[in-house]
Amino acid sequence: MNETKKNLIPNRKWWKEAVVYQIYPRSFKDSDGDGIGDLRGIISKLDYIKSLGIDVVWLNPIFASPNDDNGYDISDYQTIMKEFGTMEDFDEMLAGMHERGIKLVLDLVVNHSSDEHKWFKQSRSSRKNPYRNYYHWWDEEKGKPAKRWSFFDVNGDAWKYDKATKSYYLHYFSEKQPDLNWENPKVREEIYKMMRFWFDKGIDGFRMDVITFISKDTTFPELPEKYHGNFIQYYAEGERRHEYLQEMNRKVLSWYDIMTVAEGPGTTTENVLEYVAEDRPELNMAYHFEAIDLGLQPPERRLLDPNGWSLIDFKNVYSKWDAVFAEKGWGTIYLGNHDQPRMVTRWGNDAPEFRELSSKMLTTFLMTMRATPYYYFGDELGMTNIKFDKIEDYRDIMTINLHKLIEKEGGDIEQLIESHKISGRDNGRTPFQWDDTANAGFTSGEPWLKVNPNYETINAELQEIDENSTLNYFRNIVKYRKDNPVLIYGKYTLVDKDNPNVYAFTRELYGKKLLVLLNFTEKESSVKTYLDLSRAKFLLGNYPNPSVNGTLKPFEAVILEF
Ligand code: TEU
Repeated sequence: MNETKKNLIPNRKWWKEAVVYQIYPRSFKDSDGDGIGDLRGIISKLDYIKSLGIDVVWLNPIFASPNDDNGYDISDYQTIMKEFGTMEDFDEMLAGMHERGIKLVLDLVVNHSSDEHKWFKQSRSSRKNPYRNYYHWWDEEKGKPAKRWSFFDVNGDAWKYDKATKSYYLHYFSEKQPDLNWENPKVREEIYKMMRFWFDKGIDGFRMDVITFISKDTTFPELPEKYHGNFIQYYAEGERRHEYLQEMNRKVLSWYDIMTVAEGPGTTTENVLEYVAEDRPELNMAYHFEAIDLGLQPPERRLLDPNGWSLIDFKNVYSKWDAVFAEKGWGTIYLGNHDQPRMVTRWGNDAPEFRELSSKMLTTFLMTMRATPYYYFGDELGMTNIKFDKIEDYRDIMTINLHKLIEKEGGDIEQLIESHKISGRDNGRTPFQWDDTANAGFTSGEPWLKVNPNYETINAELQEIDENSTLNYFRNIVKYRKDNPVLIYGKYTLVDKDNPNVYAFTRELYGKKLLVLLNFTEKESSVKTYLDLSRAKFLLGNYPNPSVNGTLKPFEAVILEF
C-alpha cells in the first residue's frame, strides 16, 4: 500500500501495528547457572528477539519477590528480583532493546502486593499503624466476613485470619498476596509515583495484572445471588474501577507515549469499551478470557471438558469481540501466555505429524486478525505441553493448591491431574528450548522447572537452519503483517460461519481483499466462500503445495488475495 493510502487510515497508533512478544523471564535464558532465567540471559538473546521482527517485548514481573507466585507477589516495586539481576542489568537490557528498535512493556501488579512488602508488614503490625488502611482488614469482633473466593487458597477462602491484630485480611490470590486497598488515596498515589519511576526510566508501557479487580465494596456484603458460580464477574465489577483508571490516566499515563493493556478477567463485550474507548480515556487495550476459557469448567479450576467447546463457539467469540471495536477502541488476540498451556497442545494438535502444521495454522490466525497479537515465547518453536503425570513435578501454586483443595473436598484428583496435562499453567512455563545440549541450552545448572524432553527435536538451533520451520514461518508472517496494513486495520468478515472445521474470514481495506482459510482439524475439509477462487492469488500458507480450490489439507492455512 502506498503512503498516501496509509495516511488515510484513521486513528493509527504504533501499538495497534505492533506484534507483542511475551517473555517469561524465569524460563527464557539463565546466565549464571542457578537454574532460573535472568536479565543477563535476556541481554544475551537480544539479537534472537530482534530477528523475530516483533516490536514490543512484554516481560512478566521482574521485581523483588519471595516468589510465592513467581513474581506476582511483589515485595519492592522499584528493585529487581535478586534471581533476575540488578538495576544495572535492567538499564542495560532496556538500552539494548531500544537500540534494536524494540519497546519494553512491564507487568504492573497492583491489585495486591506480597505480604513481605514493607507496607503489609507495617499494616499487619497494629490496628493503629498508619499503613493499616493500605490493605483490606476485617476485625474479628464483627464476626466472620462474608465469603470471598480465592484463586490459590488451599481452602478456597480469600480471608486469612491474622493473630497479631485479631483480624482477617483479604487475598483474592494466595495468602502471601494481600489485596491493596485502592479506596485509600495514599495507596493510589504510591502506585502512581512508582509507575512514573519506571516511565521516567524509559519503559514503553504496562500490562496491568487483574486490573479489573482493583475496586471493592469495602462493606463486604454477602455475594449477591446473581454472581453465585461466577465470582470473577463480581470481582470485576467494583463500582469505582473506572474512576481509578481515569485518575491513573490523568495523573500518569497521559503524560507519556506508552501503551497499556489490561489483563481483563471478567470483561465482556458489553463492558470492554468502558476500559478502552478513546474518549474515556483509561487504557488502550484489554485482553479477555471468553475464548481462552472455552471448555474449562469452572475456569478457576481449569477442569477441562474436551467436548465443552466447538470451532463454531470459537469463531463466534472472536467475531463478537471483533465487532465490539468496529467504531471505538482496539482489540487484542492471544492463544498462549504464562497462565495458559502451550497453544499447539490446547488449540492445535501436538502429535508429531501435526505439530508443525497446526502451530503454523494457529500462528496464521493470530497474525491475520484485526487486533494486536500477543505472542508467547516458545510458541514460535511449536513448543508443547510437558503433561506432568504427578503433582510433585508442578511448581505452580495454582495447581499445587488446587490439588490440596480437591483432596480436602474428597474430589476427583485424577480429573485434576488429567485436565492439568492440558490446561495447567506450568505447561507454558517450561524452559525455552534453545538447542539439543543439556537442559536445552537454558541453564548449566538444575532448571527450576523440568525441561520438556522433546527439546532434542524441538529447539531454536535446529529451526534456524530449516527454512520451513515454525520459527521461520513466524518470522515471515510477522513481516507480512507489518507490510500489509489490511491485516492490521482491514475490516473483518466471517465466511461460512457454520462450517464446523474451517475458520474462514476476509480482511478488506481500500480495495484490497484477503481471504484467510484455516482448517482446525486433522481431516481434509472444504469451505464455501462464495468467492471466485480461480481469480485469487496465493500469498502465504503452511504447505509447500497450497490448496487454492477451497478444500484444505489437515491443519492447512492459506491466505489468498482478490
Ligand atoms: O492472572 C489472573 C488470573 O488468575 C487469571 O488467570 C484469571 O483470573 C483466571 O485464569 C480465570 O480463568 C494474573 C497473572 O497473570 C497470574 O500469573 C497471577 O498468578 C495472578 O494474576 C495473580 O497475580
